[in-house]
Amino acid sequence: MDFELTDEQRLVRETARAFTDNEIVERARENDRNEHFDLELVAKIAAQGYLGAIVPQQYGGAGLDYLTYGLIVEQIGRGDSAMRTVVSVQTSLVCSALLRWGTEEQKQRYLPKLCSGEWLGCFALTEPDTGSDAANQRTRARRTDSGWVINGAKMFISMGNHAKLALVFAQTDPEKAHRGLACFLVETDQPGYQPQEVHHKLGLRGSDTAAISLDDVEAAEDGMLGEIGDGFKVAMSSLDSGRYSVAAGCVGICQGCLDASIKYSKERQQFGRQIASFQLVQEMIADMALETDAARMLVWRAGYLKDHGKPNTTETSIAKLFATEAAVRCANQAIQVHGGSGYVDDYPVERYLRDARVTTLYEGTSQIQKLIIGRALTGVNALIPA
Ligand code: COS
Repeated sequence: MDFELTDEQRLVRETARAFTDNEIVERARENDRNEHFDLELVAKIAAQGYLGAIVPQQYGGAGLDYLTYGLIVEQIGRGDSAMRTVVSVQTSLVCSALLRWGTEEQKQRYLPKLCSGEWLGCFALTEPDTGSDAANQRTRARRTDSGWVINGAKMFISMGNHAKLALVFAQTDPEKAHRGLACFLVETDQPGYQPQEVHHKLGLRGSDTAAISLDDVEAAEDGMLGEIGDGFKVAMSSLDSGRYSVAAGCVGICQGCLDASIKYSKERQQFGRQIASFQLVQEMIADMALETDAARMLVWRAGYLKDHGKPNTTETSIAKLFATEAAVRCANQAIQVHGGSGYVDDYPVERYLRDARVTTLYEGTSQIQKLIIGRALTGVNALIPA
């Protein structure tokens, strides 16, 4: 399994594994039960250098490659997907967008604060009426004498309640469709930025999710990533990194399901024997091992391509599609192995299922990943009328 990893990568992984076991696993159940966004734990994650792990050291990051970053994310995902979401959004969506599209001044202004955890960031793309059709933004940006004024609404924005920096996607000229979009750097300590907590989610209950109303929110003249019209590309290129991170986190869920199921099946006795001795239980464990290995290999391939500067959108979508669906299947199997005990939160497997479920929705549904893969293979864009 580890034939491709360097000594440094193994060391980073072991450190992340121990950190997850000692700090994250312990708190996951209570945070889930209480819908508590654990800022103290976020600070510990930041202190480990896990926010902005792929950001070069000159901007306060750890300067790690994507493969190594994926190993960290896998471990955190095994512990708690709510915390993994913090790492994914901060690193893959916000920091990666700044790294790829920001000016030197923007990078120096924001990246050190984001990497240290002093500031949280959010990625405000989704709207109440705009999900998969991300180009169709209703939020509008209007130029003023001194900069930009933005009005609209965003929905299901992770970390939107705590973010100090919001990447806000808005339309500057509806006639230009996706070529009119821009990505604004919005500092949230202004009255027009009004987040509201979203509660009663099926899973990710320990994560911060917001509905945001934008009411004459201001952005500076140069407070934009790239140029006017680059917004859609900023979103898509950041999602290439975000989907990788979601996939890596889902490998962690798969592994967590496998570990929990092996342990439980050796402890649980039925018919006078440990249930691990039953072939039908072993089949479920073998299935989970297969899913976990396959998902991990797909994530590693996507990470390898990113680290070597090769095109990777299709491979990232393949990894995201497979790993997220595999996490749902593994969590379902793990509950089956645990029987009735798996249906209550004495064991982590019911939370794994609830947390895995959103991963086939956010950062592009499974259907969107299939469209991306299908168009790459056929050369035909299903969204353009024939
Ligand atoms: N990186 C950089 N640029 C990209 C890109 C990528 N991965 N993918 C597409 N682009 C560019 C294209 O090159 C094209 O550029 P031009 O305008 O110069 O031609 C432009 O973006 C439009 O691309 P495309 O034609 O592929 O857009 P479509 O509207 O056909 O399809 C999909 C876009 C459906 C793939 C996209 O809207 C999508 O991913 N939707 C899901 C959104 C999502 O994940 N939402 C959840 C957010 S949770 S944070």
